[in-house]
Amino acid sequence: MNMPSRPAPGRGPGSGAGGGGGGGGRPAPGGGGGVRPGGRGAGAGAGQRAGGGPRGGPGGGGGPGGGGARPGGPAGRGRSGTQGAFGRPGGRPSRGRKSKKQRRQEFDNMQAPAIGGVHVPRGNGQVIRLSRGASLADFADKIGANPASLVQVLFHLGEMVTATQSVNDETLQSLGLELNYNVQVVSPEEEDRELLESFDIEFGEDEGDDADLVARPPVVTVMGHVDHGKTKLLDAIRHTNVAAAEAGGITQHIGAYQVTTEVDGQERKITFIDTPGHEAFTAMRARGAETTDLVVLVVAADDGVKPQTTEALNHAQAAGVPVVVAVNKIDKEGADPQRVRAQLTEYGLVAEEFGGQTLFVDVSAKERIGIDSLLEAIVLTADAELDLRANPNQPAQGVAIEAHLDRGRGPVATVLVQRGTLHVGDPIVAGEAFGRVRAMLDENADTVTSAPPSRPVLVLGLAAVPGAGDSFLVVNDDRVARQIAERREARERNAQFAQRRRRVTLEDLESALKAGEKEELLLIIKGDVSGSVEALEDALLKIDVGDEVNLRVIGRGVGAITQDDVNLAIASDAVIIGFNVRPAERVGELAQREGVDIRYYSVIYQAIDEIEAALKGMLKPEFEEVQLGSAEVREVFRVPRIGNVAGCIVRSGTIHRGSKARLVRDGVVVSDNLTVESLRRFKDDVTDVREGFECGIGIGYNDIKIEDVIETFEMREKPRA
Ligand SMILES: Nc1nc2c(ncn2[C@@H]2O[C@H](COP(=O)(O)OP(=O)(O)OP(=O)(O)O)[C@@H](O)[C@H]2O)c(=O)[nH]1
Ligand SMILES: [Mg+2]
Repeated sequence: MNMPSRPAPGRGPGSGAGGGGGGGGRPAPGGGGGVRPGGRGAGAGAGQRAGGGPRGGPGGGGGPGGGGARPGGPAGRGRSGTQGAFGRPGGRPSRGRKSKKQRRQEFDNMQAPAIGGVHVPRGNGQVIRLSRGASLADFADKIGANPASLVQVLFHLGEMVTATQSVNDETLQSLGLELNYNVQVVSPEEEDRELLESFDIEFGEDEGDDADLVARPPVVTVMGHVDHGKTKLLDAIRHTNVAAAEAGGITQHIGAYQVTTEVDGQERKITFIDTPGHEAFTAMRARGAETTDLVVLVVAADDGVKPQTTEALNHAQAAGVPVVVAVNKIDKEGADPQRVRAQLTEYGLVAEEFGGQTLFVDVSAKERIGIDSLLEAIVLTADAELDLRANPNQPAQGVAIEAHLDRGRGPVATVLVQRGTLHVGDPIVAGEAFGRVRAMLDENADTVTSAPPSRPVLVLGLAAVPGAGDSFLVVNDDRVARQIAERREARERNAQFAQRRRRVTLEDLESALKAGEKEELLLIIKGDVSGSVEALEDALLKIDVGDEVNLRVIGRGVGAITQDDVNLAIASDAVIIGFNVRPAERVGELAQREGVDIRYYSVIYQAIDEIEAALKGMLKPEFEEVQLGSAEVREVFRVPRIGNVAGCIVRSGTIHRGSKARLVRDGVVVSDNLTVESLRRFKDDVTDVREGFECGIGIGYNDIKIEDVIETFEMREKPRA
């Protein structure tokens, strides 16, 4: 496999010279570069040499890239033709001997700018496009360098990575800067657009022109601080009772419903998206605000504006969507709806009655007061401020707002159709999941056969669980759906790899070596729905107990805890978090047998609190110094065999024999790390001497002067906050 693509012995150097391309023709240590059509620039050759590549010899196989298998034979053969021109019979590699040209090249390359002694082809500011999570091998490939030399350059820049490891954006860019390339890291969105373009698909735009657009219902996201009554309000609107069944009394995933209401004698549909108010769900709220036309900000009249109220408002304003404020819980004692209005003016939401633009509606979700006025306010605001139209006659596109794995039905995704109409039987791709719409259910679990714009539906038939917030689109055939999904998956794998990688800098390495290995808690998160897994991971990664202890999520997914999860946990010594999920059959036993720790949670803040406590438990004990006593030196005695002993008076606290001590002179520490070796009152050895008493102290240190102060202290373990 290797042989044919490797240049025949003896062809290397001579042929390179003859080819005019100089060292460019020389095979890379990986054996790949040299045989690729087109060869490489002269600098590349230099890099190889400096990078430890065999000088002038045939490429030693087995380097990164394994280019030996690459179809590159023609170039190799081309060279073998050239070597004939030099008349050198293909014999031994000319290891020791160097041609004049070769030597001149080496000299030239010595003049080339080198970083830490490594020669790499330098750019002249040209653009290099790399996708997020690219490796040094990818970079090297783009500039025709040897990956090993880039590893070395990065090493000199203070970072240690292997050639095939994914690296983050900053690293790619700083490496680019160093080598004078303009590195553009292509964002996943951009890449996805390009990916779809390659299938001739455009996402995000309505097909056709103005005449194809038809009015669609508004999509309204309900946001606000935890427990302010969002779900209860939606229950009141829908005549349901979702809030009562929630674990821990808080919402932990996105719900989507369409309701029909009558405004001004006209039947109007409104799509509602319920978001959680707990602080851990920032990403869900941000996404809610992005996929929505309008935000209903729920503020409890007895509680007023709270952190997630303003956070939600920020999301709404960032997304540029109008806001209707529902002042809830007006039935409660202590409710002060006017105060809510006053508070929100500070954030730029001025009520209409105060001369502003924003509609405030007083409601009680519990007593079902003001619900009709709220719906009217929503419709009025939508009609006044928004032009809500979409083309219903095109392949459907939209967003997966939540997804989970159903025991009987397989992956189930809640999708919001944004344009086009989704039909049963459509080939569909949602994020990295693809399939065919097998069935669709509305919020009441009734089957529907088609879903027009603004309609949220549960979609059955996907082969995997898409992520919350993933886009979905209908494509022409199953094959395209699969290809798109697979390419996204591959890309995601790379990107995640980059993220997961712990950046090891030289500094880190040094201190890690000094301090012993860093403590690390590895987690595998499994949850019932995509959004919760994401929210939990986000929240857990935000826990900060200092530098000594690290938390890393090495696996995640939706659905039951599987044997694979347990195996990964065994292999990497990780803890498995089950959020609203249990182990699959017999997996629990396996975990128990292997001593794998599985923690089950159904409420997000319990999970966060417990993990935080666990992380703190991993911290090494921290000690603080506690002052015990101080004594002033009045006289210095010379004692044979012991050395100098200080005749002191104890100024504060107590001096104990055996305690740690330091000697202070004029406020400056003369010597630290001393011990009270001997302690005497008159002729007697004592264990301690209290404030106000005279004593003789030996600290095993001879340079003691009158008026010095001996301070004693001990190190006590500090309780962690
Ligand atoms: N008295 C009174 N209680 C209410 C009203 N609306 C909601 N509640 C109560 O407030 C609590 C929280 O209501 P939820 O609807 O779960 O609040 P939420 O905003 O959806 O909470 P998260 O989704 O967890 O952020 C529940 O106990 C409700 O019964 C109201 O209008 N009046
Ligand atoms: Mg709720």
